[in-house]
Amino acid sequence: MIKKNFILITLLLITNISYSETKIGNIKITDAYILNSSPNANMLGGYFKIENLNNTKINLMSVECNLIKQVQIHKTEIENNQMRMIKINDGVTIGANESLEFKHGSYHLMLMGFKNDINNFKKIELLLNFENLKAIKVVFDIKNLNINQ
Ligand SMILES: [Cu+2]
Repeated sequence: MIKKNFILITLLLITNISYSETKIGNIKITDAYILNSSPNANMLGGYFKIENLNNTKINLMSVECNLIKQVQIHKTEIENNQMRMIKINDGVTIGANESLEFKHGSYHLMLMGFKNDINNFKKIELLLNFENLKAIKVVFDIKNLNINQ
């Protein structure tokens, strides 16, 4: 009985850690979430904060997920008073001991084409590919934005 409780608590702790924070080596990722803006959306934004605790810069090259046809890295920019999203093809650099927030109006992930109904998921795992570094699995929390309710 005591052993059983101990295992349960351990599992809860592990789940909690992977949910809110992922730290692999000197790279820390926090507050990773996908905004489910409408039940029928076929394009959703993904957001997170990445901290580079290395003494050298790192390059996030691409992001992938086996449940999604395509994940692009975008940046929102204002040009001629118009907001537009630019697809980043050559990666995003996070300087040595710097952090970068993927957020509204800035860098973000664009998730396009869902192989399964995203509404059935509370969280999904995305794979972050870096230049010359091992890829990092990050659990993204799916937050529902109930516009029409
Ligand atoms: Cu976008």
